[in-house]
Amino acid sequence: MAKKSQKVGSYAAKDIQVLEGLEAVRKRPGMYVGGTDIKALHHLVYEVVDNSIDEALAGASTKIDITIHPDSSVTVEDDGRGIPVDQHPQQKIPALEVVMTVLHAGAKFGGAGYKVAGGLHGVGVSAVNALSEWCEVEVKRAGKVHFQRYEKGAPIAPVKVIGKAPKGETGTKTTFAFDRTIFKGDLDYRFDSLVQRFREMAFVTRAINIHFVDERDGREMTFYFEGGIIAFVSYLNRNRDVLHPIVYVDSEVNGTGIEVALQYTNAFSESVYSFANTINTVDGGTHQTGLRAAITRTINDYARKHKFLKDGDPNFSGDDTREGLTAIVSIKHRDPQFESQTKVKLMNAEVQTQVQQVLGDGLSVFLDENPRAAKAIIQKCLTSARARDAARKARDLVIRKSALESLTLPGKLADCSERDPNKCELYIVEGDSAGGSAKQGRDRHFQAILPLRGKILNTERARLDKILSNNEVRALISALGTSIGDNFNLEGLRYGRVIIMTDADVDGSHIRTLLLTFFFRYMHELIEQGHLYVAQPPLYQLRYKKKVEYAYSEVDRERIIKSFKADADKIKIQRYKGLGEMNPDQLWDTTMDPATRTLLLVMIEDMAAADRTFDMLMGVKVPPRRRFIQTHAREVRNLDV
Ligand code: 0RA
Repeated sequence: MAKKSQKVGSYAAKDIQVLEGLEAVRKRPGMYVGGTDIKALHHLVYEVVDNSIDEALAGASTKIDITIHPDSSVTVEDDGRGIPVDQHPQQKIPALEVVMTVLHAGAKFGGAGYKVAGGLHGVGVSAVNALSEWCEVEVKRAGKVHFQRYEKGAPIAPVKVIGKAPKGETGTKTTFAFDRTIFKGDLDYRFDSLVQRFREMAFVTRAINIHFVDERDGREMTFYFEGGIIAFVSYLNRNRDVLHPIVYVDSEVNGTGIEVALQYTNAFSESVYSFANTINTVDGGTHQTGLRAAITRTINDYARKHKFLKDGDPNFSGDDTREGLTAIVSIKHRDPQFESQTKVKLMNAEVQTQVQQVLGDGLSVFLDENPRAAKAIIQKCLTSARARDAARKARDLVIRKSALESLTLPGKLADCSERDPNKCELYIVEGDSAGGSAKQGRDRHFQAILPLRGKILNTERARLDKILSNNEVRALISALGTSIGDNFNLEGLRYGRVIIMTDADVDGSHIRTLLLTFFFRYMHELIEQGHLYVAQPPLYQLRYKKKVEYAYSEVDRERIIKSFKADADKIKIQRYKGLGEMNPDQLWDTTMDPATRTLLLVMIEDMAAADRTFDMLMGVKVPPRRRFIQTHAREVRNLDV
């Protein structure tokens, strides 16, 4: 909210203050939307959609339409009450204009019925307006359609009535075109990222209808989940074998809405996601802590009472009670506190006990009323506890062994001489012949090579003890120096860049997926902190007379052929089937030389989505995997099939 401006009576003075606020957003977008990259760009859309979601949470809206236009402007339209258009008592301009031009103004209108205000982003639609080349709002309210247009956040004319609203219709429609002088480079919205997020919003806002159209290519999606987070859990578990019906609790404590849905499966991993006011709190927080505490406590109590745990048996650990667990906790709070602007962690202390209480009671009733389900869950915890014990022993063995084996380093690692991890790179290479080329081609000063032989273990389908008995995985862990799983410690990392270098064929991509699965499940901090990369070896070498060029894609190849300006049959084209076919110099030039190579940084955009994808690609059920490969096969380019 802009500082109280009553004293500044004149319209002009107030205007200046407003514009200064928006100018701050334009100067330091990072402070308001987290940067100027694609993530920040998507953030603009979420900010606007969050406002409409708030209207839905207040029970005033049922439908949100989102459209990306061919020029990449975006329209968000809802059927809520419409942003008020009457004169704002202090600012002496229509409330609509205040909402659109004063930072953090939105929440100010939180009158009766406006229970849950402002998503995490909470910077308000005015920040989006400030970062837009232009923006237009249309409000249907009290039988009229009100309109205002802005450029770079500043209104170009007063709010005016442009027509009659159809009888009884109200709502808000915002269209904005992000400012390309701020979001630089060839940035554009990614349908898949946005879809992911809208799906989540629809799950946690039961019975909202979200319709999303991308006019750039005609793609379109509608989400409507009568079952809310129950539907979310069954969606997450759709490719897993479940042990019992979904447990669901829904309650309100001191004005905070608390909803939890959970279900155990026979998977090994844990899929727990938390939301606060529909925002996916990826770093968890008090609601998630409350959920965990309730589960561990309730299951231990039940297991003791029914003698699954005998006197002398230790309690299940938290991890034991979460193996194979899929759960969503979603809270709606009047005044959510987050750790910071960008980090997404809920901090409201009282929420922990509230969630713990509500879920503890609900789960305990469920277990008492469903002895068969209870037994299946406890059995799962028992096997998990045993396996964890075995894994601990195996891990201790690896750690002890590595301590003995002269500070860990596996025999086949060709290490580099530099000792500062920030300057070091580790190439993980499949196969001995490619490993040989890489060892000869590298700059041994800062590049280390770890050749892996054949397929590494599929870590999605095995427990930690088995994983740790695999030699390739052990070599990898000791080379990295971070340990693994709960013991993972990024400070031990010996290489600032960990680069997966595999062939551009089916086997290569399979090995890459196996490695990514391993890193995702057991070292995801390595990914989150931006240390994991995928190398991009060329697909072709093209030669014409003395000229040699490398093509990294089919498009690239066509471009280079054209650039030679020669008869097609005079150009020699060599297709690389594997890294081993390149001599060490070629491998250096094309794939390893920091001056010329391309590395792809591995990112996890959405934990839940990545979780599902790995589960599907690497898990036990075959039909979904086949379906995925069929639907996505066309998107895969560098694949030699
Ligand atoms: C303030 C007060 C009221 C509604 C809104 C803001 C509102 C904001 C947005 C943003 C996007 N869509 C929106 N819809 C509504 C309540 C006004 C009343 O009580 O009638």
